[in-house]
Amino acid sequence: MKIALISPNSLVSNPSIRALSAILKNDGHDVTMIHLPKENGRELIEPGAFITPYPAEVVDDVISIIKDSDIIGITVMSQFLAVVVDLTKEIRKKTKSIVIWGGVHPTMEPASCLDYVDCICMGEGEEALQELACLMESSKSYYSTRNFWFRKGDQIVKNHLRPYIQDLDKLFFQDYSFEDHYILWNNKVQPMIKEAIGVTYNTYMTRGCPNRCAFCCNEVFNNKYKGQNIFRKRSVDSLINELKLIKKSNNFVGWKRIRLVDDLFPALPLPTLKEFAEKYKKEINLPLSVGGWTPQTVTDTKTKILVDAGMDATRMGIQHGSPKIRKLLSRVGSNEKILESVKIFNRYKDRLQMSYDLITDNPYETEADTIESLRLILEIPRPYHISIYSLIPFPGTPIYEWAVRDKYLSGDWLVDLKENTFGGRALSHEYKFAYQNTYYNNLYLIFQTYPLPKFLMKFMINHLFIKCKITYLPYFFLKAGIGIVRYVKLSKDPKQFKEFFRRGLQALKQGDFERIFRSLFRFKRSW
Ligand code: B12
Ligand code: SF4
Repeated sequence: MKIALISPNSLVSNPSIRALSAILKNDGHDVTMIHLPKENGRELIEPGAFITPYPAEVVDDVISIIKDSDIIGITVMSQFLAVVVDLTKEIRKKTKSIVIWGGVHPTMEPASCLDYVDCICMGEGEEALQELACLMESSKSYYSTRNFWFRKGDQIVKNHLRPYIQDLDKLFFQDYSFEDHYILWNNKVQPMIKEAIGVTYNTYMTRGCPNRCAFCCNEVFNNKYKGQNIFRKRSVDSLINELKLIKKSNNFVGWKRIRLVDDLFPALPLPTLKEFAEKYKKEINLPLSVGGWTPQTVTDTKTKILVDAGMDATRMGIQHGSPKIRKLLSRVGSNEKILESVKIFNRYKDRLQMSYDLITDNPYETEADTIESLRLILEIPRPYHISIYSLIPFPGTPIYEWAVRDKYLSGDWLVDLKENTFGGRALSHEYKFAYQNTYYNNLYLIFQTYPLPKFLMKFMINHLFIKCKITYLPYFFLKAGIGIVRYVKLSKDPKQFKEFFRRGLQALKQGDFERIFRSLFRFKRSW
């Protein structure tokens, strides 16, 4: 069978369709992979990037590559729905192939997806797509394949979900063969290029998270897979073998870092983490980024063994400093636990960059809640990096249901994505930073950037002083200075400075002054 897999996501080194390609190729299928990142794979912050269709020439390039495919699969995250709907329309007009959507969005919102496509895959795609391709190849009916929903004339065929894959070791390593891999780069779809891949290899050791944060896909997945073992893990040897292979095949890419994108890697039991750390240090020995920390999973022992193994960047969700808002978001844990965890990380500050996620621009949050959150943040020992994200109510989540109930959103995600606001910001097309440019959001960045004395931080979040506007003068100077501090920090690291300078020149050449301005006011991500 000829199968084409398409991803609109920005990160080209991501496991989604590479995992599927590997298993399909092993079955002897002829697989083509097309990555269509906008803005040459940079994080999407251009206004409209999430909703603007691909230019006609790009769509034509894609269609000329995939036109003979029997199956065309597209991976869909909710924020990419508008882009994928447009692309799908064109593909369906110009090819006779069956088009399948898979990934998080169809898993969360299967029914509405069938308005735009005839087949969707829910949950894990490996075994499902493998079975479907095999049935199609032998010209058998495939309409009862589990995980799939089909539109068949006026009818909708809904099949059950197959159980979660428990033995993750049996899955194939991601497909990085580069043969028949294409990339949208400099506005042209072309054979995969080294620059697009980057130097960070992204993979995972576990799948699933038993927590139920109200904004997260796992809340919904855990309902769908109720009664099953949710938190599944590969053996350490399986992961290390994958990484060894990647290191060995370094001729094309030149991997310089490994990043574990698991939802909850640090929740693995200590003996497993110890075994991983020992083998990683001995056999891989590349800088390691580990995400998926929650305050509950941080212990000194776990942090130390991972730092000793090479972990130099870590990311943890704090999400909010007010217990009331965390309760609303169904986040477990107290402020004390958050402070305990950041203090543990801080012990390793010489070897570890800490990045903490915060969710902001939440219409259910009052000014008092925000001030409470900032009070917690001013207790976090520096240095650290804060990633602020506006709350996005993804379809299927409890937050989405509240947003529709309270009339912030219409309930039609495609309309909401294009037109509606939540927390006062259009969901996608005003997406300039990842958050609104407000006094309080900028305070998070100011507190992260400067070693300010506590009395000054407390002054800046004093409700009365804010009301009388006397905090605005220091705020203005501190905000303006963030760019300068950034330059000073960058200049201490010649490699980073060179890269920053190169990108600046490129933006200058393209006359992209907005990007230059924006980058001045944004802080380097450690993640
Ligand atoms: C790693 C990760 C990232 C990476 C890379 C993401 C990528 N794939 O490009 C980074 C850090 C870059 C990232 C960024 C973002 N992410 Co992210 N990310 C994840 C994370 C933690 C793991 C994804 C992963 O690789 N899993 C491992 C692979 C093997 O599984 P998978 O991708 O789910 O694919 C399987 C199935 O879904 C299915 N499948 C997938 N595609 C297809 C296609 C077909 C045809 C078929 C049949 C099956 C199929 O089969 C696959 C194998 O089983 C998930 C959380 C999660 N639990 O899913 C969030 C998650 C996907 N991210 C999310 C979001 C929102 C984002 C951002 C949009 C955030 C933002 N606002 O900027 C950005 C968008 C980036 C961009 N512009 O491209 C949300 C998506 C929510 C939603 N409803 O769509 C998630 C679910 C987290 C959450 N909050 O709930 N992310
Ligand atoms: S802990 Fe993280 S991955 Fe798990 S449900 Fe909460 S947000 Fe999602």
